Amino acid sequence: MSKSLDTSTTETEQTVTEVIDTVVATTPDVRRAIADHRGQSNSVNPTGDDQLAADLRADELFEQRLLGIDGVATYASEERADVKTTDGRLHVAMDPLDGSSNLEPNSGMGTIFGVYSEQPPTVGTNLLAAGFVIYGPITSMVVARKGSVREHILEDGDKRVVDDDVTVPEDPTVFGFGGGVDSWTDEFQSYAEEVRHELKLRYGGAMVADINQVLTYGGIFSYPALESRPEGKLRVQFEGQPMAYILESAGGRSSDGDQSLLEVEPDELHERTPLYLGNDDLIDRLEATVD
Ligand code: AFP
Repeated sequence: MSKSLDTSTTETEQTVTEVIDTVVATTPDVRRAIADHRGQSNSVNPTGDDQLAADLRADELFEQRLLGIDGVATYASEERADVKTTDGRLHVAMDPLDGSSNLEPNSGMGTIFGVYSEQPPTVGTNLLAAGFVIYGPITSMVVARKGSVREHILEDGDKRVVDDDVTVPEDPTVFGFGGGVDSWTDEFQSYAEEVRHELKLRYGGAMVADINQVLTYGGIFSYPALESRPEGKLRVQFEGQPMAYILESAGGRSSDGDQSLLEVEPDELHERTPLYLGNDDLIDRLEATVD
């Protein structure tokens, strides 16, 4: 194998590590931004969601620091219309502050990121690593990389592993469905009616925290296709693909109703998708219901 290929692989792995460590090092500043920037910004993001000042501050922090990494070529974010570019090889896509509407009631929020070999918009099979941070009672981070999933506790910008083999429990316990009963399709309503008699409701309005429940206890999280909005709410590039990469690396499954979210090829950077993530048999039943 030629030296350049070896070097590129080593360089690629080093850059992925630098991205993860930069996200970790930025989390204390994001926690401060959550506390100090609680107001509205009187602006909306490219998909029309209201932006809080904390959304913009978190986006600014991550963009500055991640584009400062030699091997990072582009930064894309749910909060900005276009991809920022510089010299480099790898591409980062982020939801800098997921669940920011939970800021006012001080409920769970987080950061979602994916590291890609190709510039977004791109297919999820180009992911090299993905992770999410939860700014909860403690700051934690889950990272999927090279087929394994690890959970970390973050303190003062450093991380320590608390679980080096996160896997979705085989017996599901929880479910969380967004969108609201009256806006679901008949097919999803019938699926939800079955599931709610089998599992416990865990829905908190921030997918990072709700999906961490599924990773911890087994079950399913969904923001489904809606009667009024067949494409659903959540974004392929910034939420669907990174979270699908994590769930599938942990032995679970993802779907847009037909296929793995990692197979979805977005035409637009801010494209939305129906999103279903969880235990394989629950996803099997879901796909059989909504196909
Ligand atoms: P915000 O970031 O605007 O709070 O939205 C969070 C989110 O994108 C995702 O994390 C949640 O699962 C979902 O939206 C909650 O949507 P609803 O507020 O419609 O339940």
